Amino acid sequence: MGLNVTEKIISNHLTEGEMTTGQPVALRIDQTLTQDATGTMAYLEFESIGIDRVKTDLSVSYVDHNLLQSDFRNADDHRFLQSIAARYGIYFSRPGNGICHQVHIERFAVPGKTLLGSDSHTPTAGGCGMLAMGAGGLDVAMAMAGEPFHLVMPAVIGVRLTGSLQPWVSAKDVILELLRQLSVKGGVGCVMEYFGPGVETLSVTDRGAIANLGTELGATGTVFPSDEVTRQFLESQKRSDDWQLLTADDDASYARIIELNLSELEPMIACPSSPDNVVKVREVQGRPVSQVIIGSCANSSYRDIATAAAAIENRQIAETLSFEINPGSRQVLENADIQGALRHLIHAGARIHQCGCLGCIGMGQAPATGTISLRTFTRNFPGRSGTKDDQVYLCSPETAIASAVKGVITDPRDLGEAPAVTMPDQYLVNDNGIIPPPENGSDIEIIRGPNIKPLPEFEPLPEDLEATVALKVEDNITTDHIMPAGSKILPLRSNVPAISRYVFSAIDPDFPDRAQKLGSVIIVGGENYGQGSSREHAALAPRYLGVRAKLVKSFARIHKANLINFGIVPMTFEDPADYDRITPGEKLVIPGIRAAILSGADTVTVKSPSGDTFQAKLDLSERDRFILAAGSLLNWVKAKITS
Ligand code: MIC
Ligand code: SF4
Repeated sequence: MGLNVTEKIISNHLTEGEMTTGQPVALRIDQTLTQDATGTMAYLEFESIGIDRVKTDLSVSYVDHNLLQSDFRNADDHRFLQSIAARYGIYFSRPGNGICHQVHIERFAVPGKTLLGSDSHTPTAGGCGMLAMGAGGLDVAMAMAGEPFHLVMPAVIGVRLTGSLQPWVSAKDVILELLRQLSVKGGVGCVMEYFGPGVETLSVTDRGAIANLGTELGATGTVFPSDEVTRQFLESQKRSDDWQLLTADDDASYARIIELNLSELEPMIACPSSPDNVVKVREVQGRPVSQVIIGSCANSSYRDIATAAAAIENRQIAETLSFEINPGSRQVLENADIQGALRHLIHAGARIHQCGCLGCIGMGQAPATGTISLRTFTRNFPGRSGTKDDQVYLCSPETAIASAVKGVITDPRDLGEAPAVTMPDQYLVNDNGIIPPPENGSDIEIIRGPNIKPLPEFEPLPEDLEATVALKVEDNITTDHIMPAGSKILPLRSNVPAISRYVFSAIDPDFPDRAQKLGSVIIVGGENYGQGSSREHAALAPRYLGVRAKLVKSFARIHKANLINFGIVPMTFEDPADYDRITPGEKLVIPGIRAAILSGADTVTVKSPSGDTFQAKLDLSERDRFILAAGSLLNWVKAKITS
């Protein structure tokens, strides 16, 4: 039987296992990317593995998240990242050069290859025919050291696109519609693969926008074929040699097929405070807006900025709001300048910011109290914008522009005729924001600021686990709840003792003190626990505070992998009704947990103080079991190297 595109890429990279859905597999990784907020830790981890130079075809270190330099810490991290990149053979994308995913698709994505990135939106490069996945920094460090990436073989969901998008409707509306249908857990354990006649009507960066938000479905990745549109895009980037044709075989099959007729779609919007809380723009139109931002790795490509500029030409923004542009890359900005697009935006009243993540991760741009902020971003989790009780809506650049002009949420079709935007046949390509590594970096000194603290050491798993339930939380807890970001906390990413003071700070500010006093802690949660960001600090910092296990109804993929990497045992309720029997503050005992994990047991018995028992499930590969017993992935790898 024929193969789909995902299976073709996986079979070309398989180093362990078979392509049977749900079974552990390992894949060779061709490229890696890191960004600064996860990268400092990833490079400290890479360094501690003790390899002289990265073993991938290409590794890139981007600086895009921590661009605010309110003191020495972020600036020190930038210097650390630049020096360690040169030392170990990694390309360095300078601060201001752009958001990792936008720059990667422009300059480095290669159809048919694998990419692992320490950022959950790494699947954006799937718009260019790659199998691109997000992971914790330690998994990316291992990939840089030449180790394969371990994951569960995903089910491949086919999305068959027909028709073509109507004026004022764009790629963001496609993925918002899928989020409406499938929810933030609809893609867990799956790769979303797009096919059908509608695919060729979408540009590579439109495909990137769809692949980008596949992450919000919980998907492992999103894959588009590599076709004539991909070839033209790579040519426009002066990279035609990187192109190859890559499409599904005629008789390829999918675990499930979703039909989507692009012609029938209309403008969609995600309401506060989850990316799947999606309705038609028409259903919420007329609500007053105080801020509109076009940017983030979902919607800051040349097409998005040029469309916004064309739509706002000869118009003004409403007096009641702030209209802001965060270009995705310096290439987008420079080309928007050459083509005259920037002029229209500035003239209409836009605030033009530097290229980077900015307000998407709460680094500035916090909205005013009690007001609506409309953003073309990826996530609107509660408080992520930096404002308590925020009301963030997610939409397309078209809806953003129409609303910026009218001052209220507006269906862009109400603006009249849609602007015609042509994409350049040839972008102005200027790579002076990307510094290649020297041939030999062994003499390069790595520059470390005082905020960069060594990695903590972790104990192996004990024979029996006795741990207090220090916190019990609901469904869909995000990594932004567990380890928040924003301008106060992000500069602490290379300092585990300091950042751990903020674990669960938005939900329960006393958690760090309580956990440290208790010494051995378990957290109880609901469905889709740990969705969102790939930040391994959401595992590393709780482990530092004494968290040894998590018992939930279900996990999000990257967070579960991060828990294992840092020696926190991920367990799920065999009977979800047992969730209701647990009271915060009680001590749970799991006798013989270490032996059970090492012997490959699928369940363990949990004893509560009343003498009651119930079963918790362990869904772990053999490798996961060794890592947990060793206390962390680094402990396990170091023991293997020295044995
Ligand atoms: C995000 O969008 O949440 C982030 C910030 O890009 C994270 C990475 C991080 O927390 O550093 C992600 O998506 O993985
Ligand atoms: Fe940056 Fe936002 Fe994209 Fe995360 S989602 S990489 S913070 S732009």
